[in-house]
Amino acid sequence: MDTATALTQLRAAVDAAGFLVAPDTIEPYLNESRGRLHGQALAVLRPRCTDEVAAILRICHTHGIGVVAQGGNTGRCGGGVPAAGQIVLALERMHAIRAVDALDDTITVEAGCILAEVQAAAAAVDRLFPLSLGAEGSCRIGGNLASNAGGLNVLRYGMARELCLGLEVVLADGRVWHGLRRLRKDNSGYDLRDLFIGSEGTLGIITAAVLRLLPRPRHTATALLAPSSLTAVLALLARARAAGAGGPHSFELLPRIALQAAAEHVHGCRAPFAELPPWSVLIEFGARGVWIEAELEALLAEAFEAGELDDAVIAQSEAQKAALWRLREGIVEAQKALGASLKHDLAVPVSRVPAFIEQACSALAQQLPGVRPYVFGHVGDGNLHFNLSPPPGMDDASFLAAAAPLTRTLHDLAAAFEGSISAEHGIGLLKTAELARLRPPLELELMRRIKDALDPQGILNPGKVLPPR
Ligand code: FAD
Ligand code: 2HG
Ligand code: ZN
Repeated sequence: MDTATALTQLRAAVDAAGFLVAPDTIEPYLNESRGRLHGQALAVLRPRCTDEVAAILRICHTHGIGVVAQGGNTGRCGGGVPAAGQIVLALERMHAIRAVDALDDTITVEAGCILAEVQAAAAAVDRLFPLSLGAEGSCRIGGNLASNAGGLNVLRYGMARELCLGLEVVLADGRVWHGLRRLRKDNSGYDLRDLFIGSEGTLGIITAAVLRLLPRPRHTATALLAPSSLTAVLALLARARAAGAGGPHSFELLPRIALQAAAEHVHGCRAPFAELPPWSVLIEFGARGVWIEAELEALLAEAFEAGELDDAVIAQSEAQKAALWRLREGIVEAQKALGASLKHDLAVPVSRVPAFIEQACSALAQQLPGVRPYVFGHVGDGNLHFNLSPPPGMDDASFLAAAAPLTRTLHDLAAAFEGSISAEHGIGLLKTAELARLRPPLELELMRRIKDALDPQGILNPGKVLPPR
């Protein structure tokens, strides 16, 4: 590898604002969103168009330089953190909305578009782009697709993969795959698009995408529920899915410890129940017609009658809806403010959620008495963020030092429950060893073959997803 020549060529491939090497200018691109990992890089490249991305990849391919793509750098498992000798490829300047087609119900956007901007562009033509998550004001669509993001509306609309019809991707050697198709149906050969979605920058650089648009609900109905038990959460979910047109789009589990933390530590958060129940559920429906509030009221009346609910608060205004969502989003903020936490992003079949939570909490309590699980999130999808805070009085460093066995316990249990160690955040840097430990050898072999076929020199996000051989 001739680094000096490569850097000279890279500098020439972009404009002045597209090539950063000064330590203070590259610093923001070296850290991950939780501040736990700190990387290094030769330079940060900020291309303006697909041709510039292709030129950068050609140079890196020739010189064997690792390329780490970055969108909004909000990822949760270190996938965007570069290592010495690598470059960061930040897509932030490629943020054009190339086309909005209301008849095809599609929007074509560049990878650097902020998710909230895509949502706004859809709303401007009275359509919905349903991907929604706490980081939507800063994450970018290329990052959402590269990590197959989930979020708050998966129950009804699916993950990023289900919302994408076509992709434009720059391959490891700099060739461009023009796959910006707008088709709902296309069985002409293997699905290349789905290979790149969720590949976390290890198979190609996504430069643009065609996304699906949906009818925009004119009305939403939102409530915070106090289910009578964890099992009742599932009964409520089943009941809710049969209600409204298509069921709720959000069904989020919120434990007492997390709501307490949000109410105490996050500005503007207030829990609406006088006494917090062990578990709450934030539910939201959307519809074009106005009947949706009445439908929610009827649903809750039936659930009360069936003994599934102890209490419920229906938001009466947009401000009250926002306040309930602030409480949900406040959990992540509050746990950060409280110090170190161990994040886990698990999935189990929905039917097994209560048993999984019970067994996992008791196994953790035996392993580290006093450990505080914040079990929250997208329970409607069987996806639990099982974040652990240290026992009272234990300092962060000792807690993090004791982390690996706790993580192993949770991951082993998730596997035993036919689940996943990464429901939505991906593998990145932090979970490669666990992926190798828990996925069957045949699956790992197939993944490696795909990686070798698309990136024979291993320059795309080296060390991420698949562990070194
Ligand atoms: P980045 O962090 O920049 O990158 C993520 C990965 O994709 C990296 O491996 C990177 O190399 C790769 N990559 C980025 N851009 C490209 C590209 N153009 N081509 C190829 N590879 C690329 N995630 C969820 O799934 N659901 C949630 O509910 C959710 N909530 C969150 C809430 C908060 C407050 C925060 C901070 C994060 C949350 N996340 C959630 C995690 C994160 O926001 C998502 O994973 C998001 O999709 C990442 O987008 P990004 O642009 O920040 O990607
Ligand atoms: C969420 O659902 C996100 O809020 C982030 O996936 C979870 O950071 C976390 O713990
Ligand atoms: Zn989540």
